[in-house]
Amino acid sequence: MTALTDMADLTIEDGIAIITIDNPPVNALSQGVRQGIKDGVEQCLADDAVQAVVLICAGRTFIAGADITEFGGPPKEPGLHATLDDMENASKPIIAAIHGTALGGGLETALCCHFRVCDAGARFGLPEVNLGLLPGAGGTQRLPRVVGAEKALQMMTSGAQIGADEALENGLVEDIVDGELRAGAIAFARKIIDENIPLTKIRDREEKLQSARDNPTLFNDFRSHIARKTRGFLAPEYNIQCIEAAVNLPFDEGMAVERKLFMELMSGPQSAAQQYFFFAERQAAKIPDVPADTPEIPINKVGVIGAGTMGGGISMNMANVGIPVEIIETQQEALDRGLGVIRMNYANTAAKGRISAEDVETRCNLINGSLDMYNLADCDLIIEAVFENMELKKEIFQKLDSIAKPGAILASNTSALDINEIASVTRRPESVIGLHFFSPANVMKLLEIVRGDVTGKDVIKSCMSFAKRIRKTAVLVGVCPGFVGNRILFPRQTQAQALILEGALPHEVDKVLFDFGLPMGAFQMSDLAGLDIGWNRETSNSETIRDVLCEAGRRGQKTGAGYYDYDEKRNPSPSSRVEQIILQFSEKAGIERREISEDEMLERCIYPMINEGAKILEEGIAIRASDIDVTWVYGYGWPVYRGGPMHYADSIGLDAIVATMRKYQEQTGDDFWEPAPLMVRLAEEGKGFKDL
Ligand code: T1G
Repeated sequence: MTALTDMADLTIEDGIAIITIDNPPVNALSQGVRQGIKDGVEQCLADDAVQAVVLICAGRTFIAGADITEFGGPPKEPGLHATLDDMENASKPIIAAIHGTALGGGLETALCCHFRVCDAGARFGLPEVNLGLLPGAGGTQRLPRVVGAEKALQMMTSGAQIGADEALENGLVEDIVDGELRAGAIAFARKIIDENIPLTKIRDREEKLQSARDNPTLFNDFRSHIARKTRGFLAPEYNIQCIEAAVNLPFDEGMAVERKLFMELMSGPQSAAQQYFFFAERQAAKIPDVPADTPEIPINKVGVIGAGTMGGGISMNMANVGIPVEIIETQQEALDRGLGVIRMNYANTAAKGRISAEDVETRCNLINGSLDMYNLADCDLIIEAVFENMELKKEIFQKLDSIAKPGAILASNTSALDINEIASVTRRPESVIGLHFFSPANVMKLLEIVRGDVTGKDVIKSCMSFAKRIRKTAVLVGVCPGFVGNRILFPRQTQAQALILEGALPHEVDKVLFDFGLPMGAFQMSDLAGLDIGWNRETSNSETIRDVLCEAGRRGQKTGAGYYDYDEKRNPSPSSRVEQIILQFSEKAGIERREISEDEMLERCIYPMINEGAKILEEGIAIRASDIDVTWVYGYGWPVYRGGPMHYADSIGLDAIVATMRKYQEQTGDDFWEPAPLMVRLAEEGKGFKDL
């Protein structure tokens, strides 16, 4: 064995050379890997004893892409293109032996080998679009030549992975090796030599492009098909343009298009934000004061109290990954309704072909309903998901304390109430934690985990890993009203209300937020949640616009009217009735309505969110600024191509935000606009939240 670099070595066995990459954790194409491949291929080509080359990786996966940590830094030789050209033009067969995930530059490297074999668990993808990029090492030109333009469109605009069987079916691999991959790849190489199989280059293949050439509407049809899902993103369109180039231009011209568009994206703000978010998401899983060797509480059975919308959705997460659930209700009718909704949701998913009818049965059978809380006695984790009322929650936790087994985790799905106060009614406050799911709980990726003052580190660690197990992205936060997500939402809603009093209308404010990239605006969100949350008919006295709307029976989407009117398909349209109410309110408040610019609307909605984020960091409610961004991207649909509120703030410059807030403070005389001391300090130091 010869060490090529500190990340690659070369072994020659009976004429077969094996280049082994070893760059944990995911064999990214760092400089040492690129150099190793380049030197290895050169040595193999020069060595007459070598008849074929196998490229394989040590550790848990084949190359998972370019090294994202090198992006933005000075380019280090050798470049990937040069290395890949050497491989494709090699006069001796090169076989890629793939296990784990061949992603991005990793798949592009494999596509420059003459043959690809893998094990049964291998997965393949070009997920660059998730980083606001496109495959920049020939993948946009070679993948369509192997799997066809149609499949390449799906893979490159979604970033989704395909498995070994599909890869074999599509011609992405020549064989799925039984048994040990290395031995299988060597045997495959020997077969190539013995049978004198000619070497072909993917760049020279054209047959798989014909169907696209025969289908002039393919690309535009595909564009409209993904338009809604990719609204605001640049990268999906750029990926499509590269595949169009692959279909319509000679290979080298297509490569030039790829290069140009890749550099445009790489130097743009969207990719910077999405690269930032890639690491932010992984950082969120790291809890500085919870050591990695903290013991975890095994969670093999979960209890859920409340079979309403949240309780049902929460239970589905467990059943989706095979964990039995005991769901508790107080009335049989409510229990039947809750279980019925769960079955209906699964049936809808099966109708869309995402799960099988058998899966529906398996998952429904994992969810057992009852009216007896004592059925929770053997649960490892119990999640309370009842109506947002402190007294009711305390009553439940007091009872749970006497029922739950020692060591069980007692969690509340509250979206705003004080976890410490809930814990205080138990004799085991260290076992109490907040698990705040977002609606619909079986869909939304975010899980806001709320640690109380005495929540045990084992409980925290167990819940963080449990989140990953149920395919959620967890963010750990401290206790305060609204925790992180909702606390940041409150000031935005406050300003949205102020804007419609001063001159804007709900649909105008919502358009600004929608165009900014949020899934919906402030008023549509209120209508979706229901305007009567926390509203009391008895005490309501038309003090706010919301009061008047609720008093008029306009409680939001569920009543077909709120700030908007809704048709039978729940499509919103501006309401002249609401406009009247708003004008009356302005007049009553003595406010002279004025024209408000879209920029002002955006600043007044977003900057208070950022400011609240700064306060949250000052108070230590969030561990890091990027956790706030993960919360808002996965919990509230903040566009990931803007990174999140805190990253967005850094992209604007904190000094500009502080100055603008001061301007509004002066204009309104309202200390609502007082910038948080942390933000003022960072602005003065010319720093951003990323520097914390
Ligand atoms: N570069 C650098 N570090 C990476 C990395 C990469 N490509 N992929 C993962 N890591 C780190 C990650 O930060 C974490 O570090 C650790 O590895 C484990 O990752 C020219 C331009 C492979 C499916 O987009 O999707 O190629 O937090 O926690 O859940 O066309 O990582 O432990 O310090 O995610 O098992 C294209 C990105 C790059 C794939 C494994 N490739 N990675 O998931 O572990 S662009 C990607 C993943 C490109 C070319 C272009 C996943 C994974 P730490 P993890 P996991």
